[in-house]
Amino acid sequence: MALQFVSSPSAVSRETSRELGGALIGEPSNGALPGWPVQRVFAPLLGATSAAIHETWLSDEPVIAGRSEDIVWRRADGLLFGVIELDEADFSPTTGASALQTASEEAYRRIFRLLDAEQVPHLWRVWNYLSAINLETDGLERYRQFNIGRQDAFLESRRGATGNVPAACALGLAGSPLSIAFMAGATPAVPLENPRQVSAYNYPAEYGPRSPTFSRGALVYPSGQEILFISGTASIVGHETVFPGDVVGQCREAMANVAAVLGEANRLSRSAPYALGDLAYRVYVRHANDLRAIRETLAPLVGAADIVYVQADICRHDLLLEIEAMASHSPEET
Ligand code: 3EB
Repeated sequence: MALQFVSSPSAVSRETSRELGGALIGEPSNGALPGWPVQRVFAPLLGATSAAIHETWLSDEPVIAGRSEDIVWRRADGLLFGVIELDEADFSPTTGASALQTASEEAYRRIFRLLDAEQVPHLWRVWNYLSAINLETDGLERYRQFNIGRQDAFLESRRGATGNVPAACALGLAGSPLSIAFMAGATPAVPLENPRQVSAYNYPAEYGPRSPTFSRGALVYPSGQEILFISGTASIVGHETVFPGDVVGQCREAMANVAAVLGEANRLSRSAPYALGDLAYRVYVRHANDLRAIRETLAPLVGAADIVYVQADICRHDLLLEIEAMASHSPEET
């Protein structure tokens, strides 16, 4: 099996039955969605020539489609891609748990039930979006509420919430439901950490009552292939934000972190080395006005790499951007 990632202003014009799923990023004028699982990232695309971009994972094998408990998914052999969108208004807050916490726990519970049933138990990569991520309600920031629900679901599914956890990102999008897309497989991922940073799952309590459950990156192995996912990466050293208020400083520091995770990937990879210029990037920018400074800072570091810029809120109020990236290699090309 080979997985291919394609990006274009429109969804492929004729469905081939090989689409596993993907994302629709931007503000499309026409609301029609393709028939495969699509995560809607309805946020302004910055500096793009089109209003929206479809990113689609294609399998070279026919795919099987399914739906369960609001998850729309497709699978091909040892790999499954799914999307779940939940409306927080459908969840009641309980004593000690906000509606968002409850919805987050429920979303992950459903994902784990599906993965167990489909025998693709290993969560490889997760894309998390929610509205008003930095808003404090009942004394706790919404991102921190999300972290409690997410961690509880990992613990409850006996997956553990440290070490072997998926690569991920978590961003705020205005008006978004709780939206979670995920890729999972029959084989375990090789999780990556960043030697410059405390693992997120070991963050101290000053960042919230529960640590976030994600790894800094992952190497995953659909058959005949190695995919590198670098998680959302920000200007954090140790566990602290560095360069608050300085977008160029944050951009350089975030790239130093991406390079550090890349170094770990190259240490553990079964394929040829990855280079910063070969990755496909998604960059989340808190203030659209910072786009130019970020572009100019990234240009010499990544060369002609593909970069999609999206306006989004980052999960700490003092972070101005977050950078994620991925690449695919054949293990044979060593
Ligand atoms: C950080 O390093 C920045 O909660 O899933 C990056 C990637 C971040 C994933 C998540 C959060 C998440 O802490 C934020």
